[in-house]
Amino acid sequence: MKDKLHQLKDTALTEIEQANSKQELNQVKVKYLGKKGPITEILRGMGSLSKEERPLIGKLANEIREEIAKLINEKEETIAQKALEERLKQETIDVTLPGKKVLKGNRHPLTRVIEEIEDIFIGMGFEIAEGPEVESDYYNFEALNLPKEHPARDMQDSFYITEEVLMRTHTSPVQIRTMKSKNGIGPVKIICPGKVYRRDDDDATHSHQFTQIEGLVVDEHITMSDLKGVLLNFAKKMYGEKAKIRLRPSFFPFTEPSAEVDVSCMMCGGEGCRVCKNTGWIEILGAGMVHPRVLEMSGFDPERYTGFAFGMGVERIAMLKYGIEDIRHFYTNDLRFLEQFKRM
Ligand code: 2U9
Repeated sequence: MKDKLHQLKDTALTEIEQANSKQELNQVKVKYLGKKGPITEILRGMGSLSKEERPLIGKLANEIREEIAKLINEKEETIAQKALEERLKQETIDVTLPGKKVLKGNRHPLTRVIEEIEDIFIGMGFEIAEGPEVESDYYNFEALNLPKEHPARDMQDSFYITEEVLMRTHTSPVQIRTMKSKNGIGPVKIICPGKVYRRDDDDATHSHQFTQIEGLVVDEHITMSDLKGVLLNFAKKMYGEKAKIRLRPSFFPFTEPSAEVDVSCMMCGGEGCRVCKNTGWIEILGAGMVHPRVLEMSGFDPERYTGFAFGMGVERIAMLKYGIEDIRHFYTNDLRFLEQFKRM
């Protein structure tokens, strides 16, 4: 029995030695230490041994079992350590390898100009309002003092979807919607940036879809000098403190009186150059006092409230700012164009 135990120990040690993975070692463990293993069997069969032999064999069997268990534990640790070393070796990062190039995007030049203009007006206490690009004839024309058959509707040939629904030709319907939401109680002080649509043939200075920013202020005691003050401050913030503005009489159905607004040429400072065609002035805006009928139709009492409004084409402002000669550059997404506006 003693010999059998020693033999068992020798084969177990060899098998532990030869086990090269967690799984193999586990098999050895089950084989020698499991409930159906040879040592358990020997211990179970001790009843057939003599009284003298029993404690000796019992002691030896337990010692051998403990030794086998200890060696298996040690081997387990060795295997785990080796696996860890292997993994670390595989996961080593070579910090000297060149990095992957991360391509950075940048904001579209129109977005930059819109945000710049928004910031200037937010600084004067304006809020930003937005509305749908698909509009009803009522909000786009009727409520702006452009009834059906009004000749001014021809000024802006439109994309109609049905007889009553069209792509908005300006962002003015957003101002109408905002005024109506106020139930006739001022103040209203908003700018409305957004895409607008007109049936134009595209060329270097025209696009059937372009971007407008319009503004509207309605309150008691609003006068034309408030309009001039706001627009002069806008011009100074946009083009520098030396900027001047001038108003020339004009006509829009939704404002009375109406004006076209020029800013002193940002290229030559008013001296006269190619950009301002030697006039010293560049037209950037249209504006006027809100027509009393427009106020009334949107629920404001024109006896109590007055207001001013203005509108500008963002592409034109951006073209002047960056010296872009063709409006189509904004929409064709040529990276050679767009990448010029990186980190500007
Ligand atoms: C309401 C009342 C009045 C908005 C205005 C202009 C003058 C104007 C043009 C500039 C270049 C359009 O993009 S452009 O072609 N806009 O000249 N826009 S006054 O007047 C309003 C708007 C809303 C309720």
